[in-house]
Amino acid sequence: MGASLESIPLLPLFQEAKKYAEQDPNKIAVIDRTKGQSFTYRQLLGDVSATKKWLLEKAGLESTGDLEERRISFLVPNGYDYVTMQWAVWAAGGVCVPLCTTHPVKELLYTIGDSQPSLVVIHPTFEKVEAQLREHVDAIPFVTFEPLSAASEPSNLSLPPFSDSLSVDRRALMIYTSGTTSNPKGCVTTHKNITFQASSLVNAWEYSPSDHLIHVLPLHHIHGIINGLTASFLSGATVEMYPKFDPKTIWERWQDKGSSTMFFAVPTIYSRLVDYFDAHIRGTEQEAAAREGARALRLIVSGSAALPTPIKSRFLEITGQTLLERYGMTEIGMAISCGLDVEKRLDGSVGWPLPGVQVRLADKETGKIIEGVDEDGIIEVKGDNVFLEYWNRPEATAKEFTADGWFKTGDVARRAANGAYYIQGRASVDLIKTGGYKVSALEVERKMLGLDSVQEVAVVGVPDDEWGQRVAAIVKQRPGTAPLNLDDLRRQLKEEMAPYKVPTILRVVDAIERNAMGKVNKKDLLKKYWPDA
Ligand code: MLC
Ligand code: AMP
Repeated sequence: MGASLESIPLLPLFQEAKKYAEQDPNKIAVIDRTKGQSFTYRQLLGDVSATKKWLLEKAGLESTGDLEERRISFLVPNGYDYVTMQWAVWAAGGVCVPLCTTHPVKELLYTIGDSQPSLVVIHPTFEKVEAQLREHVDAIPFVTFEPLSAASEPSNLSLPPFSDSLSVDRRALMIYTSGTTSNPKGCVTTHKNITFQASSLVNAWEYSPSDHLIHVLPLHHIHGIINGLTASFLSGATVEMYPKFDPKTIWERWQDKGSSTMFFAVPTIYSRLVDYFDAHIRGTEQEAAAREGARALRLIVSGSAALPTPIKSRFLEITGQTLLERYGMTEIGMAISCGLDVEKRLDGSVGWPLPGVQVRLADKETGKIIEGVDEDGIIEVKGDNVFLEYWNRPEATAKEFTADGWFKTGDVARRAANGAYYIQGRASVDLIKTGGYKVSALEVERKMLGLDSVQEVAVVGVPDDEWGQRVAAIVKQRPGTAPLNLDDLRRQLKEEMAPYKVPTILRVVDAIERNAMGKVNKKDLLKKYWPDA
């Protein structure tokens, strides 16, 4: 590792950031809307250097100056402090385990317990949560992040020392993702993986230093981390960060025509944007400015879930923008994308494999590779974008790969004669996509079975215009318990899991049908209870 505790290893991301900081001392990396302050690339590198030293001291590793792939969990709100924290862990040779800012204590404890971090870093915003977490964790040191402020004269800042790069094969990031097992797994990617994932987007979507991204996505998932932060910083762009999405703020920002160039979001966010426009902007004196401002953006992308055509059409009518749709997954970053060229944005299609990403379709039953067109198959992916492992779960990792090393996504698609892919859904009914988040029906069922009143439960995803799917619970109540209602159920479950996993639909039934093998057929349940869905 490098000479001093402050030196920043020239990993590809830091090499690029250094270049932008040298070229223009005033170049803004982050606009932090919560702090109301802007931070240059120069200041960011300086703060990363100081935070790296701080981390190594807190971890008791001053002597080696290297976290050696130890995990660092951190609970930091979206903004400059988050970016600094993430880069400092990477600069120190550690693995980032970003914690979700809306998770209840129990779910945070699960992530901390499973990822076995050397340190848990908590931002003062989450002081209350910290006290509760500390009650349950004594073996791992907790440290408080000291919030950062913008320098009064950023152009006078000097650059910190740099050192040789670390191996890009080191683990870098661990994102918790729900899968076919009931507990979320830590998906580990290396620096090589995340640099590849971000670079392929930079090339395909032509990010540049003149780009300005309005960033509203959560930062415990790759959509916000890789497509939003990493690819933008790799290109010298400016990222304007908000704690969360709010449609009013976005329309106001877009009315300031030309002040931002990119926006990335999930279909639910576009649904909310068009609804807000119709309810509050259409027919008012702001209408023309809102339409023109949105039309002026260079790139507006939708992903993480299927984009319904009505939302795409309404957005187009309002803004003149054809949303660019792409397909990805925590384990592989982005794999398939429509083109920058508007003619290459086909309705209902996610487009073509990104440069360097190999994609094929395999028969669901036999695994045989599908060479022809218009035939359904499971998407399989290979390339430097593909993750390394699920943390501490070699068997689960091995299970997701074919014998010849392709990752099995579990998504079903069809390929047209022009090579474009059309997603048909997921092979498993137990994975639900709601608001862009993946939720394991098995995890929700397991948590619900922990409640006194629930004797049996089946959790399904009910199609929904706004959320894509809603999490719905069909429950057989335990005799003798107080009648179940949705509000009480939600209140109890919010203690157990993230708000987006908690069912928003409840059906209490006398019995949950099972087949001769004692199995529940969820497709039949959906048809029975939501025949119109
Ligand atoms: C929240 N609520 C929901 C819900 N989520 N109701 C139904 N279904 C859901 N999924 C409820 C809350 O419980 C609350 O109700 C009310 O809605 C408002 O909650 P909220 O938390 O404030 O929601 P909101 O902020 O409005 O969030 C909506 C959202 C958010 C769409 C902005 O979900 C979001 O940012 N989604 C993006 C997720 C994302 O980045 N996914 C990418 C994963 S990576 P009450 O009654 O409880 O108060 C990936 C790979 C790839 O997928 O390809 O990108
Ligand atoms: P996650 O596991 O949270 O990373 O979510 C990845 C999943 O989101 C994929 O396996 C798909 O099921 C889904 N997904 C992502 N992008 C799209 C898209 N454009 N269309 C349909 N589904 C998508």
